[in-house]
Amino acid sequence: MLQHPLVLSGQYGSPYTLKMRAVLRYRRIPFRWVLRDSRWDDLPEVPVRLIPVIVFPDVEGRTDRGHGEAMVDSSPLIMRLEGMVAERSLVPADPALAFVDALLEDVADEWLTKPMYHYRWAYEADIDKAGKLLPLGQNLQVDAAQARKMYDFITRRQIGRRAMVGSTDANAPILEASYRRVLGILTDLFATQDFLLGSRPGRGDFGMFGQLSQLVKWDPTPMAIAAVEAPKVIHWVDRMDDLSWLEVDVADWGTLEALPSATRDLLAEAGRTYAPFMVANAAALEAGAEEVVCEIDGQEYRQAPFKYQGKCLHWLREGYAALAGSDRTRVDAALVGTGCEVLLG
Ligand SMILES: N[C@@H](CCC(=O)N[C@@H](CS)C(=O)NCC(=O)O)C(=O)O
Repeated sequence: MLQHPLVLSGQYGSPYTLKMRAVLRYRRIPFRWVLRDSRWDDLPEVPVRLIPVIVFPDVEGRTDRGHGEAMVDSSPLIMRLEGMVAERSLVPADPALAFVDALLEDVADEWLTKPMYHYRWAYEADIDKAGKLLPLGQNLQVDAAQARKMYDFITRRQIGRRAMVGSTDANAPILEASYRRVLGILTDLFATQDFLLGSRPGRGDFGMFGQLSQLVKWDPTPMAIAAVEAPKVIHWVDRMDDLSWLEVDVADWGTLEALPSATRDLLAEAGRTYAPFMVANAAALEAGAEEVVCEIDGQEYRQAPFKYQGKCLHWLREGYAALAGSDRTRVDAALVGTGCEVLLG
């Protein structure tokens, strides 16, 4: 167990912040919550100005400015916590199963985030809600004139960044169809299971939860879709938010060979969308191209290359290469026919 509580800092409208909060709650790791950029924000310097931030205390337990170590990026944060606390791990002991789970996490973090950002900043009702609500994280006492200024600033900035993540009018049908298919696949999953790998949550579940916490519970347009098409997904998101009550056992991990069929469908969804994008993105980065152009689900998809997602594919390939030969064969067998094969070959 940890000597001193960590700090988790972020915002309520941030999918990755809620992902990390859910991880800490499920893992029963004590933390102090700090609203980023509010008057309670006393965080030390961060390497990159992103949320969420976790501050690891110094030996005296200090986490305020000048003390402790601040870190961003939820996936490496999750793995750092794995090295610090053994109980209620998110990583199954079977390395091949753990690899597929890490892939599912990346699909959520790097693909499902596109529909999430898209719905928030492409639809008028969603823009309006986000423009009014998001600035309140900094200051609840903001007056009307100030609120108006912040509304204009944040909506203009975020709408301006739409194309960066692929939320263009041309790509919209691809992103929206993928969101609806994910809702359908998860609804199928919940007919027999509670989590992607079976009876206890892994990294994939928390990744999905992060994006869905916004899609099905925060942004009006995708929320309305989920209310009609996927009530079970809405309920699951409520559960995932705080799983501190769930008792788990090693035996609750499923096996790679008996992956729920809906989880296989989710891998096939990734093979249809995430995989061609990730591969084309890495190729565009390598070629120094100005645009990623690829075919997703029979349609042309275009966006500017995204450096971080190039790194994600690199990490995925490193993880695959680090597996024993027999485990690579098992991963290959799990992915065959899903379209995810291109990620590793
Ligand atoms: N890869 C990071 C992504 C975090 C991220 O993209 N955070 C967004 C908000 S959810 C952010 O802080 N953006 C900075 C900005 O909008 O200025 C993770 O996994 O945590």
